[in-house]
Amino acid sequence: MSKAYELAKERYAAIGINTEKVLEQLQNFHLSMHSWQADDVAGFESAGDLTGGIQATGNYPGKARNIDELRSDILKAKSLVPGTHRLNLHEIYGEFGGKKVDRDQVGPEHFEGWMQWSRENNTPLDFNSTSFSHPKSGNLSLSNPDQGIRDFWIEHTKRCRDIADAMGKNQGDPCIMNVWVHDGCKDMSVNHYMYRALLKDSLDKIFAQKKNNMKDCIEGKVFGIGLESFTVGSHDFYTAYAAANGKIPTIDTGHYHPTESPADKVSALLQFVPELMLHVSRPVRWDSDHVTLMDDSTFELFAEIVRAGALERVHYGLDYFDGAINRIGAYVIGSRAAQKCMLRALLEPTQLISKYEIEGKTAQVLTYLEEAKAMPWGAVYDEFCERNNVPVGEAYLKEIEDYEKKVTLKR
Ligand code: RNT
Ligand code: ZN
Repeated sequence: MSKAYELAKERYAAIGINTEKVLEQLQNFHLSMHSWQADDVAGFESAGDLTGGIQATGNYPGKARNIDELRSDILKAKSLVPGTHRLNLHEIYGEFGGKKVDRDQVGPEHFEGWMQWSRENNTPLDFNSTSFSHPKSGNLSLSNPDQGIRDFWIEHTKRCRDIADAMGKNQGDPCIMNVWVHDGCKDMSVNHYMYRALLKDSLDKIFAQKKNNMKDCIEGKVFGIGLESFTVGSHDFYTAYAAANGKIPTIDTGHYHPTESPADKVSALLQFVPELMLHVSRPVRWDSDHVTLMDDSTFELFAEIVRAGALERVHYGLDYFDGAINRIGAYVIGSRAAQKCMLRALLEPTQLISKYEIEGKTAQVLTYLEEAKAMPWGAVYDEFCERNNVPVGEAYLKEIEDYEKKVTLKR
């Protein structure tokens, strides 16, 4: 135990916080690390462009070009993040063995290798259907008025649920499957009601069959690139759908108007939906998916979850993809930033502050919230890294640089 941690432990004990208990909670806090930072959301299905409302910018050398490289990068990144974590896959990361397997043909057999990898590396999997980067993506998928195209994507998404169910069974823990479709209009349109009715109908068909080993989440957003004028799956649409059907809304922190607070959604949504999925990201002016940092909005999001006593009702996915940065670095920095936000939230003397708040003692409330910022939480995080045998502080950088020299720069 380091001296710094001993002192931190005392400081926190003085405000009623047991750091040993918090370290235990942090150990049980699992991120769902996204596979798609390693290769700028390319996947291994085809060499086509990234289309469908999203874009990865930047051209830093060394991105993963195949499944082996991706797995190696993920394991390297995981080795520099304390604790045990999950991996979040998209359908385009299947093992198709060089064959063309269209999206309406995919099945659990294409993810056997991943399931084995998951067991070997003690890393449960989460999953996503993939409606982008495909000749049939267009502007509309599940809400396309063309029944043939709609049915194609319904079939795809149903099959993805089968895959997620197989993953959940394999790992003895539900696989969280996210549905995000880019559907929208670039320009003026008068058919909003129709598109949303079609999306609702498609989702009803997709979710008709109950699955025991997976959970469904649905993700809205403000707009996609090239689809700026209208988004079929808006937040109102999915919030209402989730509440009416017991589904899990996904809060992607890059998917709101710039002054809207994702944190504020937590206590509102959890009154009506069973659980939440997060896509923690960092929007810079738009849904730019920069690497997550320990900024105020991310801290507030985690603090709201802890304050709501909802730790177990939330799934903690990450969702960013910056192609302009060392990609292992992106994973490590973003994952550790999310953990630090969670740690700071767990170290908050919430009960004490709550008491003062109810008594109307605002100066006391502000004192504890303000002083918490300079409390020695960093020493607690260092101790967490130490106990998990991962580099403390910036020491992880050397490992990233070594791996870059030996591995990624040679690609
Ligand atoms: C897009 C959504 C979606 C994707 C990933 C790749 O705006 O955030 O979650 O980023 O599924
Ligand atoms: Zn997302």
